[in-house]
Amino acid sequence: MADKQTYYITTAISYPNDAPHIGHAYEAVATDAIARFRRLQGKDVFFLTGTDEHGIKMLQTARKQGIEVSELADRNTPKFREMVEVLNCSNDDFITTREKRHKRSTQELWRRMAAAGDIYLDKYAGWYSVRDEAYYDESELSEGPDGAKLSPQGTPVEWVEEESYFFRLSQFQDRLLAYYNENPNFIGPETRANEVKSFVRGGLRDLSVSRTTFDWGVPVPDDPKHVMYVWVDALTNYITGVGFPDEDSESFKKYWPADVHIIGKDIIRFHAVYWPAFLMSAGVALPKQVFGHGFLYNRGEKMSKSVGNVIDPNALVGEYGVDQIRYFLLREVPFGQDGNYSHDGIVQRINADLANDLGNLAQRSLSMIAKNCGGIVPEPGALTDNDKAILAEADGLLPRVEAEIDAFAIHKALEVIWALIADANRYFAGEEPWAHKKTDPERMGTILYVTAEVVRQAAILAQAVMPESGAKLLDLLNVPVEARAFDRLGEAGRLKPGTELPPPQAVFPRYVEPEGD
Ligand code: ME8
Repeated sequence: MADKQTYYITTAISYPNDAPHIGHAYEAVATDAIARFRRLQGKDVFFLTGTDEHGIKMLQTARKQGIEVSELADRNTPKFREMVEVLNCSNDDFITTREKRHKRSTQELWRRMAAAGDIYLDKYAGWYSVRDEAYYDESELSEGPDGAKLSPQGTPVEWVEEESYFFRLSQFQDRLLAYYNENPNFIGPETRANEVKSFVRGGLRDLSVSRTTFDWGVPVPDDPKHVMYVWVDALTNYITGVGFPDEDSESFKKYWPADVHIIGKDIIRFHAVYWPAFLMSAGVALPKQVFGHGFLYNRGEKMSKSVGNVIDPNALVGEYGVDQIRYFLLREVPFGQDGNYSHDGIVQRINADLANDLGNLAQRSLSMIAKNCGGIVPEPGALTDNDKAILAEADGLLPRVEAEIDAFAIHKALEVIWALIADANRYFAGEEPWAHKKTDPERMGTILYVTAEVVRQAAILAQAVMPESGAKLLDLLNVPVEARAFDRLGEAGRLKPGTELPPPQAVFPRYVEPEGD
């Protein structure tokens, strides 16, 4: 058998300077849905996530709390591990940047950049934003209401002057622009690509890549009074995670270059400019794609501690259910754009799309099979045009869903699946299987068979976004675990008449407001 096609996907690694918030959950869930989708397609997937433990932001938070920075990381990294578990993410590894393997990998990348002549020692004098962990040019800054200088992200900047190693980013302008031209899909969505290209066209300055005023970071090889700039270390996680610097290792050969880095729009520059330049310098292949998703807001407001609207993803899962949250986030927010979440929005999706549309379709057809067909998948009789049409729609869905996922339009992939579910509901209501119970039980059996078969296919397709509920639906249809991947869509996996089904259960309960609210 031919080797499986591989697929390597990553999230950003989050700063564990605090507990995870809904933005982190959103990125994890979106990345997980794509990873699961690729596995269901039959690919050999590696999905990496983790935490970015170095940097001044971590140091300053620890100082404010009066604790050691390592303690801050020890306290919060486990919360990120827990978050991905609670969200039912299928990550194959969880990397933290304090690990030994990462130090080794990052130092080797540095050595190669230095050997290529792209690193030199000089003095840095310029603006730095701790919140963004980013250097800014004077021309990029604006003035805040109190006269203080602000970064383009609106965060405070401070003047930094110290001895520093520099990376010759200025030498990479033409190579980067050529790379973007030759690989038009490298940066997505298009708005982000345009933003990056115009930034690079505007000219690149060499990048300060080390600091001497603290030691929380990866030491520069042969000059340990310098630690590396946190982004050099952070970006390198993507290759550490698959075995760098052991380029002959099976995992590195198999998975690098990554298929896609899924990140938020605020860190596109680091991923689409600095990261490819580092890799070009070190002679390592570049990732195939970088996709910058939008930001999630609480009813239009940016989440912040001072506003008191930071939402704990664990609490959301507890309140609404894990698949419900996964579905809501991925259906409601067009992937690549900003979006909002609110209690009302979540409840609306749970009750309309899940309970009414998919839940009812499954519940109505399966309870009729239980009641009228002895709980056994009925033998279909001759198919009418309506039967054939709805089956054909289900059978032909995969390429349409795949096209949306290939374009990172997760919301549209769900739209396509839910359009089938809506059509199946119309079919079921229009064919009125209950009306044939006495007069033509065979016709009733055919309608129930066709409906259950559509539920089977919808459940298989929905598994990437709702793994638990998809599995429950497939359990109710007694579909063997090994027959739940996309190769069983269509005729290949048709429900077998005569299969005994377990007693039907509601998979998607309606959300009922707690009393007193
Ligand atoms: O940027 N909505 O870490 P981070 C959606 N350590 N996404 C959001 C968001 C929101 N409200 N807030 C943050 C870092 N994110 C670096 C990354 S990668 C080599 C290093 C996203 O904890 C953000 O865009 O600030 C990023 O992709 C991820 O969450 C982690 O953010």
